Amino acid sequence: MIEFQPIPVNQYNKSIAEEKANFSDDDLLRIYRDMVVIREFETMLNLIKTRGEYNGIPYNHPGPAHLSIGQEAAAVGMAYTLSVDDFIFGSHRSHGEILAKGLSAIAQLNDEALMKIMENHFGGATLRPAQKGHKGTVRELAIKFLIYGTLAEIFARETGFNKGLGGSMHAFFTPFGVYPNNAIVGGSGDIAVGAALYKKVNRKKGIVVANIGDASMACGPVWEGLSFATMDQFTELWNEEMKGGLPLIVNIMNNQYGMGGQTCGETMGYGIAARIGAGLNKDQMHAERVDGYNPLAVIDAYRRKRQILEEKRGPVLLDVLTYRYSGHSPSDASSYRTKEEVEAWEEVDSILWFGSELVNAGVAGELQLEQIRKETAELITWALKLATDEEISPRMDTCSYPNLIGDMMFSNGSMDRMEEGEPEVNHPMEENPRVKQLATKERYAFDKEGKPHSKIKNYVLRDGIFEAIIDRFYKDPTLVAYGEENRDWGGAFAVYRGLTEALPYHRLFNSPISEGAIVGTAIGYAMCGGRVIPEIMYCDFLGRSGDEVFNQLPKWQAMSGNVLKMPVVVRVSVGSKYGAQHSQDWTALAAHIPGLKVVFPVTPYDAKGLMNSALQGTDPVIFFESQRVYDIGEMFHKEGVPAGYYEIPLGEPDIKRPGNDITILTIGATLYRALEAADILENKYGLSAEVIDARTLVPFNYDKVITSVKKTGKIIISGDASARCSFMRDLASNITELAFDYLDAPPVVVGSRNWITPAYELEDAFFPQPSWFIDAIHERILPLNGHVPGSDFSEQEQLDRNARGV
Ligand SMILES: Cc1ncc(C[n+]2csc(CCOP(=O)(O)OP(=O)(O)O)c2C)c(N)n1
Ligand SMILES: [Mg+2]
Repeated sequence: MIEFQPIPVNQYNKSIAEEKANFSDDDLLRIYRDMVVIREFETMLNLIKTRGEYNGIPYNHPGPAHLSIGQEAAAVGMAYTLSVDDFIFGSHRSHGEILAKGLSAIAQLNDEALMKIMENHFGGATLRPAQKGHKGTVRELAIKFLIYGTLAEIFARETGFNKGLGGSMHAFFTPFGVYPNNAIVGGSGDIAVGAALYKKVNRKKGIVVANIGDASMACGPVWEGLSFATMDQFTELWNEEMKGGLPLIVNIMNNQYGMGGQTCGETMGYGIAARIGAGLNKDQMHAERVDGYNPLAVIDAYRRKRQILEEKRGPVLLDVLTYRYSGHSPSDASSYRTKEEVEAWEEVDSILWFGSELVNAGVAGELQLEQIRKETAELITWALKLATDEEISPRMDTCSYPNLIGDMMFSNGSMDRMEEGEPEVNHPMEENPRVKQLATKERYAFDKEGKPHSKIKNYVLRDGIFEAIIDRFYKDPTLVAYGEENRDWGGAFAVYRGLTEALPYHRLFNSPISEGAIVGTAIGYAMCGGRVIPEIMYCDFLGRSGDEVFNQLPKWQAMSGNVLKMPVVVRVSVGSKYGAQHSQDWTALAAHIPGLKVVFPVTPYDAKGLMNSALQGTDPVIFFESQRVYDIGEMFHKEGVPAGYYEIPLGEPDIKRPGNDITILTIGATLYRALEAADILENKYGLSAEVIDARTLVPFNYDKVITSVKKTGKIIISGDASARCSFMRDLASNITELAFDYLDAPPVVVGSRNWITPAYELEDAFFPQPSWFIDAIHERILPLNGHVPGSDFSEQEQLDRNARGV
């Protein structure tokens, strides 16, 4: 029998009189005020959305507004005990959480700290409008700043918290500990875990709260995040003071609905969401259901759970039961619930109930509460007026500065380390067994006579990646690497062999098989200030981390108005030999997504230099590695791969073999097949091919390619990706546009078939072969004397394949 412990449900039952030892009257009134602020803010937005007007101020807000009217006690209770060192993450419905956490921070910070935060944010751009005509205290000013900054952000104003680039569903303000809110529901489920990992590994103060909707508890990133957060290794394997669980509270904002689906009784099977904790670890995540209609019950839970986190016994799961009266969005007809149901909840409304409790307990008189509500309405009216004033709260001027947003996509930083400090390592680098072994290797593939060295002597591509990474581990104390089989095993392709010896557990570890969480946690880790190398074992598994790679990693730098940096180098190994689900080159998917840098080196010299640059940078990089060439020696850089540090700038293709008659531009490991083709062209047809290795896909400097095409007038573009919609096609179209006048024939793409990747024994029919280059040139560019093509590159075949969709 596996024994489970009972999970507490709504165990809090203290009255305000009993809580008087824990709260002053002012504290209790503040809790009331904070709830009223959220209620009024959301009510105002509801009126703006449904009637286009609030308190005589008309406004049209076409964007989203997912309101949390009814959930105020849950938000205020969650935020009340949190300090600015505690980070919250949320979802599309997080206005209330932003305000609650902001108000909590404001209550705790002194005037000087508040002024500094407000003045420093975008050089005072958000503060200036809020400050105009202000006569009260700094704390009152900070409250205005919070409400205005949030509202201006919702209305996409440049004076908003994220320059208007986040908006309602993604607004946040890190100086108050409010971290990104996520319109991809459940998206915070793994990102927040990464933030907690950052706090633990870098010994930072504070805890992390992941606010997740009850329906989003079904999302993959949430489950993967939970798996990651509850790994045994934190308590079993991590060293000494690093031992212990993550400082994380997964806070289920349980309003009992998704959009219209009811979680209990319909879309989920947990009944009481706290039950989830029981399946995750022996501590059952200290799970508990809390009455989210009573702010004091939530505060009580947070006080108790914080203790658990401070004792390193986290993570914790809280199921905070609440209800939203507002629709999913203001256009929601609430067809999925009855009027009676909503009214029943309104009858026990937390603000009304708490207010009457305050009056009953003699904390405040009804007039005092009325005064709070009146002042709050005035404040919200003031903020609305200001945030809708086109002069005071303008939008980004993308007419005068068309590249404004484009320039925000990358931070383009160059930083040896993300933080000062001594990196934790197990021994001096010279003592590392792999480093010692590499010192004996030949760093150029050929000897003085041009003969290849024996395999065992060669310094190979995986060594180049290793050298760059170990070097950074000794430079950047924040750097961590993880993925499947990264420790002990040495990474599935032995790139990390030797790293285990060099690094303590918390800097290099095995993750669960959770590709989403591998990337998602890296995102959270990086946005808090660390550098990280997550690894995806096979490119195909990128599909499993699709949300993280496509929706999260590339977005947060720009969506934060460039406040956040994202120094994440995702290592992705591109396979072959293992068939349809282990051999796909998805470079095009990565290159398609704005906000990612994409690198694909295939020589040891390039791999080391580009990995150094990727790791020196502050942007997300998808670093593709081909399993075909991990074992390949350096054949191009005659001085050999330098033992010391050097960088190859991202974005510069490299001429691997100069020539005059035709250009071959390669992506990834097709370089070596193109070189074979170049030999055939030279030996059989007397043509000299210039072979250019793209090396990087994003960014990409076309200069060398255009110069080459001007000389040769002909170009073939190759790669192992299926040709349709590939990056090869993008290169071909740009080259056509940019060098049309110099081309003798349209660029020809030699990519893989638009099929499943077949078994190894059939791969020659799928991946580009040296002979395909010759056939393609013969058919489409320049008839080659006496050549009999083995594969069909005719226009008719191209038309037929497209017509058949293959
Ligand atoms: C990945 C994803 N799927 C679907 C949606 C559309 N959607 C927006 S809110 C929502 C319901 C979320 O319910 P819950 O997690 O309980 O949060 P709540 O809205 O109740 O706060 C859905 C399905 C989305 N934004 N993201
Ligand atoms: Mg919900």
